[in-house]
Amino acid sequence: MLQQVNGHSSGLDAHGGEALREDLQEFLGQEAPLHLLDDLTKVNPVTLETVLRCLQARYMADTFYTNAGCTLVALNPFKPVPQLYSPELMREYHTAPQPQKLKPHIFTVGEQTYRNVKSLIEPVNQSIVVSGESGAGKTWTSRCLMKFYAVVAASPTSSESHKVAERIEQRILNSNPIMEAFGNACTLRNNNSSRFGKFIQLQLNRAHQMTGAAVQTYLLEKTRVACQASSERNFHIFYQICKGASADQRLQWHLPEGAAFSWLPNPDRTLEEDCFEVTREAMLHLGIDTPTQNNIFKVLAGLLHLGNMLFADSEDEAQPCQLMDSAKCSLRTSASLLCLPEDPLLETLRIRTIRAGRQQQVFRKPCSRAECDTRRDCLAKLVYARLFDWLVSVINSSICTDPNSWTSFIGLLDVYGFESFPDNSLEQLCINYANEKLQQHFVAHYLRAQQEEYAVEGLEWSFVSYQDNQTCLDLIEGSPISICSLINEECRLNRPSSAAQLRTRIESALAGNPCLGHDKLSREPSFIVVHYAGPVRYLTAGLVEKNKDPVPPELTRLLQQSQDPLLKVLFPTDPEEKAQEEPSGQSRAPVLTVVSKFKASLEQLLQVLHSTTPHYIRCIKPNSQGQAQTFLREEVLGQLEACGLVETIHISAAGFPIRVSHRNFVERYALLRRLRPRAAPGPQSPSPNEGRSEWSPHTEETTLQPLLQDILHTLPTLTGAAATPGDPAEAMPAPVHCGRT
Ligand code: AOV
Ligand code: MG
Repeated sequence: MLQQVNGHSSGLDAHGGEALREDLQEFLGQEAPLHLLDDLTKVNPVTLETVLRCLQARYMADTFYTNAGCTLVALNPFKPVPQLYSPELMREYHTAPQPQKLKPHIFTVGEQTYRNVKSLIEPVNQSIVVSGESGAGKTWTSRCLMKFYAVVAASPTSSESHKVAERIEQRILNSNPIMEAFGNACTLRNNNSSRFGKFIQLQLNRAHQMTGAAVQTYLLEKTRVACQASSERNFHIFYQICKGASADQRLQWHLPEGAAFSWLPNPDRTLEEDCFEVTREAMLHLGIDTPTQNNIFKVLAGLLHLGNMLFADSEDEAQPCQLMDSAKCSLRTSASLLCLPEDPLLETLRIRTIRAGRQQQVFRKPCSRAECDTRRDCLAKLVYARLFDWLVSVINSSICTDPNSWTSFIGLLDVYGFESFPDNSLEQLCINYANEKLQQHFVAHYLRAQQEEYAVEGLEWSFVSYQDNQTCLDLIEGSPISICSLINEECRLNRPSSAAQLRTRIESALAGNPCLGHDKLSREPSFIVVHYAGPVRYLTAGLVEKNKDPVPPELTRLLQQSQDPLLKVLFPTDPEEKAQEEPSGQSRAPVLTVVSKFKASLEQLLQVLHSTTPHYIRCIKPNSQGQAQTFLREEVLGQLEACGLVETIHISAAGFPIRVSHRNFVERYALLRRLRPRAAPGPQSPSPNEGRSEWSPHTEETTLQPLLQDILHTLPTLTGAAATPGDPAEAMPAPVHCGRT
């Protein structure tokens, strides 16, 4: 039974740990209250139902973290629990001889990751992959881990260097409120939903102190600037400005109290994220001075006024659309805030210029009202996306240090979580695609690789089946035909194609893939992708256009005329760009579409992750209303099933918690051979393999135990296999698998 439960029976028997066995059995006994089981591998039997019951009992007892073999399950408390994140507790986990003996916590993962970087045996860069659906707590978790490292990996208290270190750690932490203000928004799923993906590399020097960091972001959902689903909001920063600006600033930025902006829905809803002062303070810390900040906010106010520029239908197609009367003032204000000449701004929005023919004649074509709206929205998205990228580069230059000053890193990954709304589009397709890739990384790294390794090593092992999401990934990104390739093809051919036609093409080309479904009841053309986390219906309307993400060159040229210092930086005049302009005056058919760029950036991310030892934290949302003390079994069940938690537990429970490559094991412990006592009398007499690492029962008792204890103490996790914290391995030698790799 013990073997089934935790795979440690060999260690127990070899060392006659009767007392320990009793303790353990008592611990595992029927009477053990479920909320005290801090490792799901100890639930008996391991089924969805028992795991669910255990998590529920723990949640109701305000215990939010539970080990599940190689992963940590983090339940969202949906209430402040400050005592769980205090610096004192961080230090306690950091200084504990065996942090895995303490209660499961994200700090255990943080500390084990940190100790792995310091490992003498397998020093390798580390990463922590935080996953879970939207609102499950990923951003919160990665923020807390950053704070943890800022405390435990701080430089020593020596005068000057301490000050510098403090500044760098503080600066790294201050990047969070800035990026969240500009990149997060309130959605139906989460009041503070990340609308971009983030990988932060915390860089450590030889002494394992944090000397800097580098942030990489992934695909900001820029459409949100100009278009928000009902009941959702724009990025937090717009609300922060409108609510937090001083009377003086309101005058300067033309933001009178109570002014209505069509791009600022639900302004009366106050969130804790609406704190302008926190963002400003953080910006100051990162070297963005007050005049530059004011410049940024002025430009954003200009975008809000731009959003109020509404066009009326033109009665005569040959005539440009007129601005609605109420919007004339918005044109004036927006132009003045963006430092753009008024007339060219209006003309650019409502007249398309086309150069054609050998003579490169310029034709001016008035746009329809819908086209005017699209051009206006495009202008705002263009400015906002460049501003966001610029901010990330400013943050990076403030937190990056000399590349020679660091030798290893811990990467924290916090991407947007799996999403399914009533209507989903390209944004959700990309978000869910990213989550599929991460799930595949987990499956490949843990569920598949570990079992394959056992088979290669010839170890006794009964295969645990798991849900592989490769079929779904083939559907989305596979070659030669996939959803991405079909959407890209439409962009390349640049042919007029209706939403219904695209749906038909997807359905007929990919009919054989079981992850493709269709919603017969849907009135709008759509298709369904059965993701690992559940089915999602995507509307085909607008997919191709969003994937092209065309930017009319007139818009960029217009912004290059701006006299605003910030816009001058964001839109420099590039003589080469001008020379390369398409003769037709149209933007060149994009070589790289949104999905192909996104795919390439995901590949890069996965390459980085593959080069590290990954650690996994699975955030779970106990209910979708964001209520404390509410555990909705059905909702949690879906999340547990989706991430294959039960399979993970089975493999972790039956597998070897510690794996060391044979070479490293021999290198480090070869000297112990010298301590080996003479062979004891008896049937085991002298070893025929002198010179090889071989143990008799007697030598095992005298040398194997300290050897293994040494490993346990110094290396709680190795090569991706986390010693399950709190498991009996801490009291007895765990079976160590010295693999060939
Ligand atoms: P997410 O990152 O996983 O969603 P967040 O980290 O933003 O989710 O968490 C959502 C909300 O849950 C937070 O704003 C907090 O109110 C609450 N919360 C999460 N973790 C904790 C905790 N440990 N203690 C207290 N409250 C917590 V998304 O970004 O939408 O995928 O794209
Ligand atoms: Mg988030």
